[in-house]
Amino acid sequence: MNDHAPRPASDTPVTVIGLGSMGQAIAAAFVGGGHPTTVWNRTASKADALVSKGAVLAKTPAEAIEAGGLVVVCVLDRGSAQEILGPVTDQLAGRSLLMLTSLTPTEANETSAWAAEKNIEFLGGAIMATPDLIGNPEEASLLYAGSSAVFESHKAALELLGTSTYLGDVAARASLLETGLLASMYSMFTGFFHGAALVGTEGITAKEFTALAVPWLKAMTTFLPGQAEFIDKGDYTTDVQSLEFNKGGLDHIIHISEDQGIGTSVMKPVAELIDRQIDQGHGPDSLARMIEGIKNPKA
Ligand code: FVH
Repeated sequence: MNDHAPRPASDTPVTVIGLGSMGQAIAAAFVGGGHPTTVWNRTASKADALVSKGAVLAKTPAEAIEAGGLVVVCVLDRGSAQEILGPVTDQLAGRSLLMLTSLTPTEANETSAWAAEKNIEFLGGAIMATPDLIGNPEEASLLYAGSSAVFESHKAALELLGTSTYLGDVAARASLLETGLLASMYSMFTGFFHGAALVGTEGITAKEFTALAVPWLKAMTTFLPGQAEFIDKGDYTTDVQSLEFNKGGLDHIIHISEDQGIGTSVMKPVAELIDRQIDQGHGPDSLARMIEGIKNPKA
């Protein structure tokens, strides 16, 4: 191959800084994909298994950065990332930095601004997966925001980790989307737990409940795009599934839960959001109007 021929993507050297459970999974996926992979971790022994598979252990973060075309940082939090990267900003200048350490949206934007000031190409990421799912595109989803140049030039390497979605150049977006997805997940789980507690009062097992809950919840997700349309338009006019109609359902759930002797701490806030909109005269509007009470807790 001559010097000017495009190199196969797997020739791109990558560096992984941070070999906790997630960093190890990430580095293993790069090694498995054939990338020359250099790693660094505060506790060097965590690199042993990776080194036996072909990764190179750098002695210092600076040495690790010098080796990588793409520098991935996956440590505990922003503070630990700053401790590592602060002293090596000169080495990072002109390079591509992918931050897979969890950051808040504000931290992501601040880190992006810091990187721009230091002439570092910055891409932020959020990992929607546990370490064991890394490398499985059907189960691992990674959200990226920041430099499109970093995303595009390293897309093949990033696809080794899981399905990649680029969300635009505002770094906060990856973290914000991650948080939105997690909020949806926790609310769904909590609703499921309430249902399981309720049916459990008559000896129905959680397993029996799950057999019905899974197809039910799946069917309900088909209504999400319609709800999104109301929200994006900001117009909640509807002739089906109004707030008033759903209020009856919620009051019923709370009443039955009390009758069966279980708590109502999950369902009451939902009923309150509906009631608040009805009190303001929006009873005939779509259930989606509940979002107005979430966006503005005083509304
Ligand atoms: N694990 C998961 O399921 C989640 C999935 C979603 C995204 N998170 C985020 O990924 C980051 C790393 O998480 P992790 O699971 O790999 O975390 P640990 O196994 O606890 O490893 C922590 C690594 O951070 C290093 N570290 C901590 N403090 C410092 C420091 N002051 N200086 C240098 N390195 C530091 C630690 O080093 P060591 O203890 O091995 O020496 C580990 O490499 C995280 O942001 C999650 O939110 C994972």
